[in-house]
Amino acid sequence: MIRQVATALAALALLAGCSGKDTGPAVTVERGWMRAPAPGAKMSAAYLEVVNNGGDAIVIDGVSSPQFGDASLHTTQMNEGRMQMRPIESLTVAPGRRAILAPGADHIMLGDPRAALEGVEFIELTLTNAGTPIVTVEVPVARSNPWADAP
Ligand SMILES: [Cu+2]
Repeated sequence: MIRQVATALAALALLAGCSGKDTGPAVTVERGWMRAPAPGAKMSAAYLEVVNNGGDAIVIDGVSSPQFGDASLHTTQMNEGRMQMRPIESLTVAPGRRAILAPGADHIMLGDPRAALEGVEFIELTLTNAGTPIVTVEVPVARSNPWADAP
């Protein structure tokens, strides 16, 4: 799987190299993680930051994972005093900006796991536009945000 990711990243780097003067990939992902589901739970959520290093806006309108039959973009909103989740069509990241997917806000909803999740340390996520991969990353599975700055 790591080899697949490396291949995808290399392909993206080549594409980025063709399109302009940038030396690195146009889109990178930072601080990704998936919340370890409770024992027996079939749903979880993943969080990450999408950084647009390129000169064009990127639109993310899909997500997939080999570990899950169901992956989608969600957001969380207050509705009559209650936190509710709902699907969102797409996320747009302007040039030079980042989209932050975080608990209580936009996130990746994951369901229908293809295998038991106990003991799984990493999952793979691919962000897509009209079915075309934008970027593929492996993110760690953790009970709480492994990137949190708090002690
Ligand atoms: Cu959700």
